[in-house]
Amino acid sequence: MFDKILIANRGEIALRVIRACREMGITSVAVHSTADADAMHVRMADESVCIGPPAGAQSYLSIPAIISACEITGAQAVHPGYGFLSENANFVQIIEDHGITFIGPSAEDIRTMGDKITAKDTAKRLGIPVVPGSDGGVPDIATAKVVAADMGYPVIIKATAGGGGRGMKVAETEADLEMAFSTARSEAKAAFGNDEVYMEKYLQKPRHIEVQVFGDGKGNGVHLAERDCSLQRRHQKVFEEAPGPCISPEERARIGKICADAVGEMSYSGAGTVEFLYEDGEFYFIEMNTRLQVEHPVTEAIFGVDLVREQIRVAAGQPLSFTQEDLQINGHAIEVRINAEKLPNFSPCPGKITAYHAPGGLGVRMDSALYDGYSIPPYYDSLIGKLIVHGRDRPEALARLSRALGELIVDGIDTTVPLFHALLEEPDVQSGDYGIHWLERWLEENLQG
Ligand code: MV4
Repeated sequence: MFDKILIANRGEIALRVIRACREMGITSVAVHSTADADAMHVRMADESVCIGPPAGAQSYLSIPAIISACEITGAQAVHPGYGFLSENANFVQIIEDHGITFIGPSAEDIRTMGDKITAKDTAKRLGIPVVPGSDGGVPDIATAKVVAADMGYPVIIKATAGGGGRGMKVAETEADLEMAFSTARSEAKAAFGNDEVYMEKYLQKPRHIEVQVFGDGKGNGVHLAERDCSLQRRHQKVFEEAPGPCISPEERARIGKICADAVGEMSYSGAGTVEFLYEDGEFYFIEMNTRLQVEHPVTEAIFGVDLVREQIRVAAGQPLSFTQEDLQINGHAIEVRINAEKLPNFSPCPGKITAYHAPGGLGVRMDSALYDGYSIPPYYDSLIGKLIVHGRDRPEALARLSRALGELIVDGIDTTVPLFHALLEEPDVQSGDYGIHWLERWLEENLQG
């Protein structure tokens, strides 16, 4: 096992990793920008290193700075958290060339899943159901017309180098196709420096269901059921739950086994998420994320496992501490993302926290790096906390969420908390009857108006 791990991240996820390290008897090293000298992750870690100026590109994303920090402190492994360098295959290759272990999958698996065409090909080869679409890249509009006519409209054009919703265009009919195709291409070129695109049948009212998987890097894979993350705004998740309210035990076992077998077959190492669109009882693979996700605590809650601990164990060559049979769902969990944003437009709202009080009690977990008097810097993501509640069933989790939100105090800035109080009043949220477009429509009708 490692003696010392460096956490190449900040905020609540850095705390999350530091906590796992402490429980495992591993020394933690925080890195921070000059803007984060007073941040909670720096205070909570055993050691810390300043790695650069505020801009992410010169600090949390700087590969030389992070390698230097490992060398100075003698850290044997790096946990990347999510975002920043967590899905950067070049980073993984470079640190491993320096004899440092990356806590996550291989550079090769990250690269395969980062290219959305090779990801889909790999999924298909491994028996995962995929969205019908083009066979690889679509080189020109003439080919696009043939592919679209073949599968029928509407179609969606996606960037091969994209993901997370960037560089996508929908064509409802052939009349829209030329414009959608050329816009998708030029946006892909501008955003990713790669103008390759591919096409899929456009699913009109799906849910976003993602399966949590884990591989031991030696051919064994398990799944930890699914999360429903359909409530999103501009491709940012705001409310996530596990298990999915619309997924039956039989469907869960079936898709879960397919995903677990696939990660075993890949000899995948560590945590991963297989993302699906789910419509009319069918799962359609869209992407795989090769990192720990923001919403992992809802899975931890219903299974009673520490996913970061498992990531560290697997990276150190140890076996997973559970088998598939050990993994039984207990109750229901919901997470809401608390952002420093001002409604109704979700405009970023950094500033000084004049009072902070975290909710508590049975089934309540608050993952946050906030403290009284902290100043949220303007340079990074607006996520300032995640409130996770766990109940014996979904109604209990909803009631607990409402209760816990009522206890939370974050004064001095605006947050997304009022949005959650309002959402909890909605019959569709109470019954779990929502898809990927529900929130945007609700916001138009209830907030932006
Ligand atoms: C789709 C789709 C409909 N049909 N693919 C958006 C993010 C990226 N991960 C995939 N996305 C979508 N792909 C087909 N074939 C609709 C979306 C989509 C979406 C997906 C999940 C959650 C929220 C979304 C919001 C808008 C569009």
